[in-house]
Amino acid sequence: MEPRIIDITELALRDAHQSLIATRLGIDDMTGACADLDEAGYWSIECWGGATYDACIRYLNEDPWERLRTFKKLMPKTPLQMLLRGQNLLGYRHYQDEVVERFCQKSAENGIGVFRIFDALNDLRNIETSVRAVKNAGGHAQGTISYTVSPIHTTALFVDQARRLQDMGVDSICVKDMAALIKPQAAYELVRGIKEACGPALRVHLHVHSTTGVTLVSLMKAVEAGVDCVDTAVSSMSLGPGHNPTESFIEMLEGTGFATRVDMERVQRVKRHFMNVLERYSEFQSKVTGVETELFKSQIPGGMLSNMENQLRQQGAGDRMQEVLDEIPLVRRDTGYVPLVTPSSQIVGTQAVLNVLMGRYAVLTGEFADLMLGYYGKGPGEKNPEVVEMAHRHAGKQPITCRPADLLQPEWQKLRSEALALEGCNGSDEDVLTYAMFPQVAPKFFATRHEGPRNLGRDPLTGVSETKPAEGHQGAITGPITYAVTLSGRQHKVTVAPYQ
Ligand code: 3PY
Ligand code: ZN
Repeated sequence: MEPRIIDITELALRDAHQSLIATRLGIDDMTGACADLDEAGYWSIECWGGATYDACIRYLNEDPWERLRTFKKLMPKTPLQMLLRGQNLLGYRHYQDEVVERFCQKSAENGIGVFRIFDALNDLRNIETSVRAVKNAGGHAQGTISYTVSPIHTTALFVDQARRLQDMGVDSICVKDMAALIKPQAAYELVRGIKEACGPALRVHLHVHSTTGVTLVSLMKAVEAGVDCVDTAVSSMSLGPGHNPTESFIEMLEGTGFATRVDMERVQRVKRHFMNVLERYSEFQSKVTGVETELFKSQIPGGMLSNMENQLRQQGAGDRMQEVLDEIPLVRRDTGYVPLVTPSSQIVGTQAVLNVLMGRYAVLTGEFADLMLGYYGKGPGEKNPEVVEMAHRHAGKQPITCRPADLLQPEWQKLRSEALALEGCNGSDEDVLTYAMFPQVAPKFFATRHEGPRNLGRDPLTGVSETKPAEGHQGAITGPITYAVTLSGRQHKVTVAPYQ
């Protein structure tokens, strides 16, 4: 009997370096692998979206749209895939629908074929506009379930979400497990449940990280349950806070009645390419390089761990990491068990740091207050009413229950005229979108773009880099926020940096 084919999405060009080296990989370290990636037989190549857009303009002086066009030129055969944060696009606030529509249209025009669309709270109202816009632009709209574990999250709840995504008209479903929480039996039951509820024709994809050490087995169980496609990263760009190795997944299927179409020789060439590249980025490497099963409790995405360690160290509180890890589940319970993924992971993580440093809810960030008051959408469970009341007093705003973007006025024309007034803005919709999503970073980027991309990889032998140090962050949760706080008559300053 012919084996059943399992497709693979390769993550090396996006999530893998976002997880392993804080999204710092420059375009000239990727182009050399593109021909092999394109010929290898992947279902798709994830190469854009998530934090890469932010990192391009903030650290690499690289135009993200130019990066996308380069990928499309070098990889014409295989569909290019991006990660889209629903109504947040690639930024951290909600955008008005016209901005979302233009972003999806431009992304499709510049080369994206597959749009993986998620909302951190699994509030499907926050992904409806992008699903519609992607379909209008002729793209593949993948509706996503942000996977998490909590007393209220059951297989039935996620299966119901998959059904609602199907009703919305998505082309496929992705179960997205960004913190390596999905255990093998849970993966089996969820994939099976979705297939039974939605029918065999609706594709199911599974995205897992490898941080907890259990998820290669979860991939196998998902294969047995009928998954159509899994996400992996070439071995030299895998493991730790990243993903399971592509080669191991392919080898694991031998003798099982399942197989992939991926050409191992090509994969091995890609592996050798990145083996040589990655060592030059060691200064950005996460300290979590092995397995961390304590994540089952704190649930923070692996890539966030080392950033948090740095953040605490900068406050002279490097020894308080364990307290923060213990605090995160408590803050998360107060939010009604939101999944922890951008931006909820940053919001909950930052609030937990403040709780540990300043006392529980002595200081609330504006973003945390907004989360508690419904300004990011409707979460899965009941929130702690006392903390909602604190947020109400802190922010001076009423809780809302509507779709947050319904409160926004049309903003495209205003954003456009502000962007066009900036030195170096080329007047394209792409530039307006860069400004819309990163208003603090875009002016500097437009002004320096002509200098060309900056490569942050260092020669390991000499330690010399041709690059300038990265600029500091600015803005809300896109950059460090310094809170000036008076507690019991004493002045404090607390700076909290963003996670990637
Ligand atoms: C992002 O939003 O950047 C993510 O990778 C979420 O997992
Ligand atoms: Zn991921």
